[in-house]
Amino acid sequence: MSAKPMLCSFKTCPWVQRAAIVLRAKNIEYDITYIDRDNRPDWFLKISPHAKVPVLRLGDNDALFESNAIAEYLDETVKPQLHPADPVTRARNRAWTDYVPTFASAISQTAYADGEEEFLKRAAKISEVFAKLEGALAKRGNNGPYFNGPNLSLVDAAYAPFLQRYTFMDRLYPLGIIEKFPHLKAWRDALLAAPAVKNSTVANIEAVWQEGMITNKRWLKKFVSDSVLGAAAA
Ligand SMILES: N[C@@H](CCC(=O)N[C@@H](CS)C(=O)NCC(=O)O)C(=O)O
Repeated sequence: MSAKPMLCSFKTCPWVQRAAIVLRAKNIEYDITYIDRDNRPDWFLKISPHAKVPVLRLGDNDALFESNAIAEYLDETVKPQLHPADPVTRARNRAWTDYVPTFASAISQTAYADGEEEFLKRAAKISEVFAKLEGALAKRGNNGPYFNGPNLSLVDAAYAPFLQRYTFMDRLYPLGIIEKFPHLKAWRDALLAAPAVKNSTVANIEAVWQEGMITNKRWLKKFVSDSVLGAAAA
């Protein structure tokens, strides 16, 4: 990779975070530019076909979109390879990575619920997606701490942002779901402690996420302390 890549983001986006984890796990130097979600600049709209972040700009003439494509591109071009070397294991990793949007949606739909009844109904879906991952982790044939063993890989980078969002939500309103899935809980703990994950967002990400509950008028806002508004602005 010649020029320093530039990652384009909103202040909090789990899909951008996925790309940032891969960049960090590979020690790639990059710049990050935060754009205003409500006023996306023209230069961004020209390089982002769906007007979504992340976009990874590679020099002046090239840009990539979609977090999975970005992660795969980085893995093909910059060592160390994060995907497992064995093709069958790699295919299985990709298959579980394909499940991330369903997994993510169960968590974000719960967080975005407008009332308690809707919140609890949507939280039931989290148990379903967690059970699937618990099964995959139980069958993976290694003792972790990451999906493929001792090294962080692309499938870890894909799930970590959403396990972090679950954890933010769980701290506001204890859901008691992840405790039922010991492999998943251990994986979540390892991912949130991984340096590449810890440094993949703004430092005050939890406050920014909580502030989003207030600004988007979600039901969970009633559990957010007023002091978060100052912390999120910091
Ligand atoms: N499939 C996309 C999802 C990216 C995505 O949904 N990003 C959100 C921000 S977290 C976005 O840009 N949404 C567009 C919008 O808010 O209009 C990817 O993996 O990159």
